[in-house]
Amino acid sequence: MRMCFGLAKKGAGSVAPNPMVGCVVLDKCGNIVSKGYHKKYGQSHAERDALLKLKNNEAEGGTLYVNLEPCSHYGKTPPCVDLIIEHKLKRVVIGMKDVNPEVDGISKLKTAGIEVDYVLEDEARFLNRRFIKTMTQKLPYVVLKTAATMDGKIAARTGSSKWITSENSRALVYEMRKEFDCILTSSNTVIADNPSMSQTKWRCILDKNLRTDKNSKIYSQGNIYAATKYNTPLKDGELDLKSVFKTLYELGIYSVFVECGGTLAGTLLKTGLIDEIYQFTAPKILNDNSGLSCFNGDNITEISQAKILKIYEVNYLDPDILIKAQVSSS
Ligand code: AOF
Ligand code: ZN
Repeated sequence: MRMCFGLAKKGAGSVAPNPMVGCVVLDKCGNIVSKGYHKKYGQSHAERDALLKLKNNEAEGGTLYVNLEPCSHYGKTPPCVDLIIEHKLKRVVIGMKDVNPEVDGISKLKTAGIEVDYVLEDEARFLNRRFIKTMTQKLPYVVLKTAATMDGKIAARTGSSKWITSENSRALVYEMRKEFDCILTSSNTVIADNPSMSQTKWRCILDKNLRTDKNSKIYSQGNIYAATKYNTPLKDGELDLKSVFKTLYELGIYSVFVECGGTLAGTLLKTGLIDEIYQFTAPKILNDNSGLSCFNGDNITEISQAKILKIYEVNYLDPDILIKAQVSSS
């Protein structure tokens, strides 16, 4: 199954909104006879890619490993279960059940007399966390980036913020952006920093009152969606952020990288719209309570009210550190 995960990851960046899927086929003696993966959106699924490479009946009586339940529907490609049955596999081992309601592959396999087992389900779900969110919620997967001092400040009280993290960390942010369909930022950030944010296909600016100058660099980078009070419903006098993400999803944006100040970051966190946080921390301490905080969206009195995250990766980027964490949904 871990080999399937490795194969699946080769499709990263070219299969969204579909899942990353890898497949390994063993003959009845347990030898690997074929491998495959889903390479590009709309093209062959992993199981088809692996099974069509077989010449004879090499897989008969064997086992097929795949990190997602094989499909049973006619989508852009025919059902993988039919091909698995045709190749007379004895057993199929899957990582996770498909969350796509059109898919009912497990029962089709069982009806055909094929054994079905699960293995490494948590890892399989983690690998395809973006697919799970977009398929079940029809919203893009949202990652928020922050860059702060060790006391959690993103700028001095004057707004001075250049630079907190090192040049290497900032170069890494440019690379990270490429893993997303869209960068989302606020009118405040556009006005203060005039960023170009050119690494993604789309840019989204939250600009309720049309405050940004149309000559700002971000407007000359291609696709842009500005959410304003004229095209977005308001909630408590502010742009309804969930509605903005729904619109982005409808535009074909399945992943969003948020880069903004503490107010928007705090509001997004409070409203449960962030799936992950990438937090860069520089070995600096501002030591001023009036410095601007990376999250400034709530009035909290009890530590038990703090948002709980799950850290899944820590990188030391000398001199900074980068923490990647999932925000729990509760
Ligand atoms: C993939 N790759 O390897 C597997 C998928 O429109 P289609 O025919 O490509 O079907 C897409 C759905 O098929 C997808 O949402 C998922 O539920 C299922 N399995 N999809 O893109 C694969 N095994
Ligand atoms: Zn399939």
